[in-house]
Amino acid sequence: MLTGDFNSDGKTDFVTYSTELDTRMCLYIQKDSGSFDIQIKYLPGYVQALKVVDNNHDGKDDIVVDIASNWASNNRRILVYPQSNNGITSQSLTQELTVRQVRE
Ligand SMILES: [Ca+2]
Ligand SMILES: [Ca+2]
Repeated sequence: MLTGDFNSDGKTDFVTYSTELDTRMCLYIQKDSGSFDIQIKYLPGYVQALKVVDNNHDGKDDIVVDIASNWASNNRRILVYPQSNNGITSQSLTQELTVRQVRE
């Protein structure tokens, strides 16, 4: 689980993911009441790693996900989910890079 502020309202939100054959990340957006709205995002591959970072330096937390196209695949992609005025949306994918694992 990682923390961030995914809708820039000053309240801490959470994102959870699993590296066990899972293609989802779950956002827990904190409401005024202290309870959470849960948003499930389906990713085009299996999550290998996930980071919360301000990737585009606009002061808003973004989510960067490293995915594999299939289990144990060397075909990895880095997906960036920047925060828009509507928060982190599945339509906010803007960068997709194909990376190749280098073996020594
Ligand atoms: Ca928030
Ligand atoms: Ca940002």
